Amino acid sequence: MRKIIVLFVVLIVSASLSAQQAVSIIPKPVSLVVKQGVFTIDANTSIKFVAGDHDLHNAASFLVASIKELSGITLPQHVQAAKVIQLIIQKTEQIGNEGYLLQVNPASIIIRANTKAGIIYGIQTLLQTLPGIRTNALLQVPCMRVTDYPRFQWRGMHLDVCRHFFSPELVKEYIDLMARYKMNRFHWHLVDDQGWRIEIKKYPRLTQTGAWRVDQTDKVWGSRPQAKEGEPATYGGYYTQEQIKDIIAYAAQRNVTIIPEIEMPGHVASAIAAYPQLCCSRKPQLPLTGGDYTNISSNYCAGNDSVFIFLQNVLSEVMQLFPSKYIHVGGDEVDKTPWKNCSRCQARIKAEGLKNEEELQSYFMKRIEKFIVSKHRKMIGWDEILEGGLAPEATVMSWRGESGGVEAAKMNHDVIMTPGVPCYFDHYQAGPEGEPLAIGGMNTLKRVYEYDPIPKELNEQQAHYVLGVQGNLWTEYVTTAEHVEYMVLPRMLALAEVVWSQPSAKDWNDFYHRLQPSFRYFDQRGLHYSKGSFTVSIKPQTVNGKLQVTLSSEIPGATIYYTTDGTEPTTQSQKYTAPVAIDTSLTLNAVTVVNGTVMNSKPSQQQFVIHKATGAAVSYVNPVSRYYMADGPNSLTDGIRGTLAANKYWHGFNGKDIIATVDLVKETNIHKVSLGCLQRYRDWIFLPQYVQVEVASDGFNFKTMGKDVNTIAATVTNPLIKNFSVSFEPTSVRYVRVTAKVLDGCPAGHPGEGKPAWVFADELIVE
Ligand code: TNX
Repeated sequence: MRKIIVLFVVLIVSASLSAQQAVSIIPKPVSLVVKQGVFTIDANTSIKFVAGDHDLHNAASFLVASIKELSGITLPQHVQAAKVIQLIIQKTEQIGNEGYLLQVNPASIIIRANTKAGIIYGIQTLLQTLPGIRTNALLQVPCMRVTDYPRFQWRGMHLDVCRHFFSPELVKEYIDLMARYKMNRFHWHLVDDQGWRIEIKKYPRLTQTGAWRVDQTDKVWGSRPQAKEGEPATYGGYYTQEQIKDIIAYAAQRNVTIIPEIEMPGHVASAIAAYPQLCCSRKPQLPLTGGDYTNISSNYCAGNDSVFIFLQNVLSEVMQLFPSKYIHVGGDEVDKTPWKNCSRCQARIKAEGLKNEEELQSYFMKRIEKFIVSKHRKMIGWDEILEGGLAPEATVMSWRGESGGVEAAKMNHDVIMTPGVPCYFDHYQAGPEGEPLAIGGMNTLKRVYEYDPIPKELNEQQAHYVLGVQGNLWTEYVTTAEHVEYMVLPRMLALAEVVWSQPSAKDWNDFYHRLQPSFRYFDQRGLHYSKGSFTVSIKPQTVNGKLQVTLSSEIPGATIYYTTDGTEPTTQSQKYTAPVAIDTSLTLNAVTVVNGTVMNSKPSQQQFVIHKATGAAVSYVNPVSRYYMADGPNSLTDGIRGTLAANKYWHGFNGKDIIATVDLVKETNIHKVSLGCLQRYRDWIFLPQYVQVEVASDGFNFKTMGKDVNTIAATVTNPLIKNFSVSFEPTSVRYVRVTAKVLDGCPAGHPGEGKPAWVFADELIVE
């Protein structure tokens, strides 16, 4: 008997423990207590709420549809049943507009909230405890008690549908994902240079012309040539007003407000392709195919009143469609040159007593804000709207770091934080080796998770102006729905926790564990997501003149295995325990192992070369570009090879030769000098015309030892690395000087034709 009781107790304890583990909610609720037992959702479950309440009816329909998808069962409403799910709107302090109380007992589930939003979030929490797709398993919700409410009111995600068009189905899927993780603001970027995506009845050419371009999806963004007259414009698309209404209602049911962005006064080459009279030059142009802006107008004319009439008409239709309090009007990256050369814009500057073109942009935004405010809406713009004077009631989206947001908050303006680091989800999340080509940058999952949106510069009162945070997905490099999913999953989940959960509740290890059921959910639903946080980060450093590497992974509890012989690591390879000293030339490969399984599809790799100049001081005649400083002044002799990505191990020079001299400190016998150089056509980086090697004993009287002339065409578009080498009879020298002759401008046919080319080098190898 005793044995049986012990067994029973063990069973109960382990059952409740596994229940605890099974409840992995993202974002982490304010309080969640898991209890004994489960509520089984089946045909004997009725939904109850105050009949006739429209909001509750809407929320209940969402629940019914979700359960039907998972089980085939249509839950009856308001009938006598053994078990009940009750939705109650009831004034409750502490949980605010969007919070909820969720109580699950074996016979009842009760969700209480002040509003429909809270009810929906209670349902979302409930759904996170169930399988992601229909299975044969019982739908069992663990008994629990949850009190939950968000930290910020603006929990946003943005999607650029202009650079590439995405279907209404993808947009709905995006909204579903947002809603599952309690994000509530969808910033729909509907207008940009390469596509106008919203039907405007008064101006049909905006979409007839502005939504379609020559299909060049086979080429990467930066290398797409401009369209030629007569080429068919077959790529693109737009949303009809009917489709938009449908999507708005779909989002509203899930407590997602859609904020349309109608860009102005720049980034509107698509509108100008439709109606050339809107720009300063009034010259016709074809819709842009990519990033080549040569002779393209992309600004509205700020001196032409017809432009404002046009925009008011457009905005009127937009405001009729979108119930959102906020209307986003862009305002970013306006090249003011056309305004400088335009007599109408100059006349406007004079007439309005403006100082310059910055103030002309400010005039533009203020005039638009007045119109928006007259319709009882609020204007949002990117942080450039601060330049030349902020419109009186504008909300600022801070993207160029946080400084614009700080400035605006100090002026008592509302702010949404969306700094490039870590909120740009078009940046890499791992690699870049092994990752799909991205625009650049690196925002890993952990980096997103650790973001705190309240800058230190703000005092408590100013901090209240920070409404929240938003993740942005620009799509120059994202052409498919699968790729959209991949870029936002799982980073959006990390951001969801940043904006919803209290900072004191944040814990990376705990989050990572709670993420696992979401990975299963993505797998079940066929959603693409990045496992990039498994990537091993390889950090070389020089300690007391000796090179060593530190290996790390973002995964809590993971083990790293590595090899130094060029082979792929397995669990039989060397286990990483402490920094690895590098004293010979080698290639290091490393992988993350979880529960005995290698998690990476491709190991992280780093090549090292140890040679006679390793650690030597280097001086340059032309300064290295401040954008590509690599790890410091002696990057060329640090033993660390660059990779095909234009990463931090490359020193870059723009339009100038690399003339680098190394001091070997004492006379040294050498016979070969090499310089590693990179070609990346789309980034305007080309191999040098030649590399010349000179040597000296005194640092003044250099003797030329030879020249290695480039044989690879500048028009080769695939990235490549070439070692330029000069060999000679063994010679005793102290100084070695190499000259890498930069190309005389980007080659013919390149988007930057004739403009200064870059030359990149990673290592000056002396043997
Ligand atoms: C800057 S963010 C832009 C976008 C680009 C993005 C690429 C902003 C307001 N403007 O037009 O797509 O960088 O990261």
